[in-house]
Amino acid sequence: KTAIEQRHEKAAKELVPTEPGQLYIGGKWVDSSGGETLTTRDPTTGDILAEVQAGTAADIDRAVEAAWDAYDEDWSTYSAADRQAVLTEIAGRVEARSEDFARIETLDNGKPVTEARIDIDLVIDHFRYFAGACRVEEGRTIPSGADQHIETLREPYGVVGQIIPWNFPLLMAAWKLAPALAAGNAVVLKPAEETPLSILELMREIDDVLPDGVVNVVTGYGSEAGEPLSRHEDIRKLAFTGSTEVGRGVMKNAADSITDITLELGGKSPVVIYPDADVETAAEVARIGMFHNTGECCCAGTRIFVHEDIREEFTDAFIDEVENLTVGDPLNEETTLGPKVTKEQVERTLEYIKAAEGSGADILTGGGAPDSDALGDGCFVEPTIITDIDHENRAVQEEIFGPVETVFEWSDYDEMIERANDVDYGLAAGVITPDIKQAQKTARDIEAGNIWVNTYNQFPAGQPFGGYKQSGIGRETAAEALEHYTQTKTINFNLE
Ligand code: TXE
Repeated sequence: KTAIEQRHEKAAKELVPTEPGQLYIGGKWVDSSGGETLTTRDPTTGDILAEVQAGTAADIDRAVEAAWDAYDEDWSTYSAADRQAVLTEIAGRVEARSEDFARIETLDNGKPVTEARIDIDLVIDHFRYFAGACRVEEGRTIPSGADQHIETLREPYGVVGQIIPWNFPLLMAAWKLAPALAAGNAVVLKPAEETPLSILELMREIDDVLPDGVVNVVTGYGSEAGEPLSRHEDIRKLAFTGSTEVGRGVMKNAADSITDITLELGGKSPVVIYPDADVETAAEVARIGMFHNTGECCCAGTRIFVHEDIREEFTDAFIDEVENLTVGDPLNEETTLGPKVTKEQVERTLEYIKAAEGSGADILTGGGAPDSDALGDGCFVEPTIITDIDHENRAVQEEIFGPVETVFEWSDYDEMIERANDVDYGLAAGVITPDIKQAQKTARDIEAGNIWVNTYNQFPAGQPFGGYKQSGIGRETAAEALEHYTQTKTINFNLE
């Protein structure tokens, strides 16, 4: 066994239970009604980490029923202050075991442990934010004549369904669970089949904090567990994060029962670099924007538009930055680029690089899987920079979700903005310039839900996050998220 394999085997022994993971329904650990399991692998070594249950439509039915029971009999009687106490306790439990959670995330997803720690800090921050936010949520009174009194209440939906992806497993769970619980809903959550471990560990950790059935976790495949959740008639609101293609189907299913829905989907975000930008800062921000989380970020800054005056200088500095990334074992503190989550994802990324190469594009660095015995059977892809590529190329228009950057040059502002907006997505963008007026103009001209100026990938709780165009509907985190998990009731009193 290689040194990396030995280290991962040891960490898995410490952190991953040996018995198969079960479904968490009605506060109990149960097997799938179909009797099937699925395996989750460590992308660094390719080894099987754990078996978990492959949930089915019957399990989703059980979970939705348990959630309604919990809501009707117990959870709906909790005051905002009671819910605040629960959310605060959850934050504390995660904090007390933050290093375990970070390492579980690294084992299951492959992200560098230094980045996994950032995720866990954000998880804690989100639970704390919504613990407070639910205390300030208020209805309104509407001005009316002396013969009437009109008021609104913000009421929870009851039971909500949540489907989450594998790129930030526990953070995406927190983004969805915290506002849903703060607003007073019970939840049925389906984690991604690639990364169920941190969420199952969270449920083991907070089992005694939540009343039975308030959060139910059904692991399983998208088609077998996700699809029935999206079709379920007793789910009153759905939240989905994943691919635009699957999101479209989930939305169609929600339409059948007129279920409210929020979607957080793909992206193809531009980073605009002005000629007055400090080249070193621009290279660093661009590197963080693209290569954080191995490029497995929906908001990754995948299309750089650098002004022609500094193109050469920037490109040299950027290549240096990227070639200085340390590709390797994500449990190693020095590693800055881990493996992708699965072999499938590696193939997909390499295919896009080939599509670019085949069209005559120039690969400035990277371009394949690293040739290293030490990395063994891991799902690694070299950090790659592509230039001289047609903006219509698949590698530019479609979400790659791997460590692959494309670089374009601009001189005419209007043309640049037109190209920056010439994709189906509109999730995020970066602007790099010391001139705040220029930055403000570009921020307004770009069709995207999140703009970072002289920074990238900042996600403090309380900052709304979501997409324009085909990147989604609705916003995660902040007051907007709390609003998505409540519905308005208007009460009109006759005072005559
Ligand atoms: O996504 P899926 P995949 C993008 C990224 C990636 C691509 C494919 O480009 O390369 O999607 O990844 C569940 N009904 N993003 O295949 O399938 C699934 O089990 C209901 C962007 O992993 O969309 C998982 O829990 N649910 C993204 C979740 O949907 C279904 C994050 C996401 O998986 C389902 C992930 C169905 N029919 C991938 N089929 C982001 N926006 O951050 C699957 N699922």
